[in-house]
Amino acid sequence: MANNNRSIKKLLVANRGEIALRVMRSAREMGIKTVAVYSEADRTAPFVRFADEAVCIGPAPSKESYLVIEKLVKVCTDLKVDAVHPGYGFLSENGAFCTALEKAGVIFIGPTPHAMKVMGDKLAAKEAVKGNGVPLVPGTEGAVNGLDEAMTVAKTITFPILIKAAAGGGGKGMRIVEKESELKEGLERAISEATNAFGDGSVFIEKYVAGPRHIEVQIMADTHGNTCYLFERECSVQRRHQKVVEEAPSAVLTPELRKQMGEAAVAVARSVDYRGAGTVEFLLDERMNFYFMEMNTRLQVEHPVTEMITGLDLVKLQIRVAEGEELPFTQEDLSINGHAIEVRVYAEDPANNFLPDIGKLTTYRPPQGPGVRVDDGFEEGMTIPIHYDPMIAKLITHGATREEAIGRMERAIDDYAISGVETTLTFCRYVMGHESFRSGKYDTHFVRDHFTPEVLEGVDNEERMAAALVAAHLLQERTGGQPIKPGSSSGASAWKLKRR
Ligand code: MV4
Repeated sequence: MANNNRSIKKLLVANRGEIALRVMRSAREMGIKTVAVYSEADRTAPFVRFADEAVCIGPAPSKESYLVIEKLVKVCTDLKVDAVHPGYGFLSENGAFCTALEKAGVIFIGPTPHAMKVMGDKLAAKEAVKGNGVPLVPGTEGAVNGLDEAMTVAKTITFPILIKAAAGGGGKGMRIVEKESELKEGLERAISEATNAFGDGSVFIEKYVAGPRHIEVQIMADTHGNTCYLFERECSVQRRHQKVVEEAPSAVLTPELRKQMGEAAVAVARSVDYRGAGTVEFLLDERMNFYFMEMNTRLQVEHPVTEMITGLDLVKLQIRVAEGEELPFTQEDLSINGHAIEVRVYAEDPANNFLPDIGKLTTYRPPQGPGVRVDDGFEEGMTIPIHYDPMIAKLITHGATREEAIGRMERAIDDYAISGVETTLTFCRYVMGHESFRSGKYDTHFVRDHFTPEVLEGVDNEERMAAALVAAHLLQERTGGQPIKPGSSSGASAWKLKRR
């Protein structure tokens, strides 16, 4: 069908961990050879072993390995690589990387540098989408020029307002101003913070939407003018802008609203001639009004929930589109099958302010069975490197209904055996059992409103009790049936061994 096709025979994945493995699996299924690049810290990682070829690109710090464009381009040239998949994070939204690859005759699997640049600047993004029927939060047209203008706008849209940095995104560089008397200081601080953080002091003002939901729409576009929406994901369970639980579809959208938001997302994508996979983020307020926030120009961490409900492989689609093929479906062909939930398993201690708890995975046994998918990048015995994001795995469940997906998730979390590090699984188990989550009535304040470390004590105590019983039993066997003395040091060490 398509001319100008460039077939991809060898693919380099410019990433690590679970996403590198996930991308390579799809490539292999398509008969494409895979190349891994890895840092010294990742030498023994499963993604390196999985690849057909693997090249070490430097020491552990990303700035000396995964982020060095010249090293990656050189590997492409040396190994005659046809295309690069950037995964998420690292260089996935770096226009200079696409340009360098294109110069070297290598396909970048993603949008154009132009689309990345526009969507990377929150003001430019709003400017690009306006007038295309995409609802925007009321606020300033462009960057704020001085206190007088800020005050005029704030009085028109009414307080509270939110000051955002143009170069921000993902929650960085935001400041709420509750009332008139706080505007001057708020503005000054926002500008100074934006200057320090991004080297760009441009800020804009929006009406503050209280208690919003975070709903994002997955889109997919080819280079022949076809753009479809692959429905939404709800990601309102977040902690400090870090998503913890995601689900698809949202528990609250009506078919009409889903269509409206889907079409708005397509309009956003079209405004920058988008190609490939992208995500359009919206806020949904209590009255079910939705507003465009930003567009992420990459494959996202939470893409598996979309794959589970659509039956599509987003990575295969990305590769096909990059080869110049047309999307193999139209909007009318797409429908939602069942419900999917993802929880992110981080090596963080929820009982201790989610402090990273890196160390060795002394036990690591992921759950299995119907409707369970685990995207991970570690194996038992491996040490989680301190140099990167502490995500161990993504646990995804699918069911015919939301209730079934939740029940499966509870079962799967209970079956997940990890020791050696604390993880966010206990926290996710708490979320699954919470009435607000189960009823679907939750927003972006879920963690603030419903979580304190104490709520985990029940979960944890049960686990501790079981561990203590096992330890006591083992000890009794070893001591030939002698009763354990209360406070004996051997008892305590058996306890520690079990827990850590
Ligand atoms: C907002 C908002 C309320 N009102 N904008 C945070 C990340 C960025 N994508 C947009 N964010 C927000 N923008 C207006 N006008 C509240 C948030 C927000 C938020 C959004 C999605 C998910 C979690 C959030 C947590 C705090 C604040």
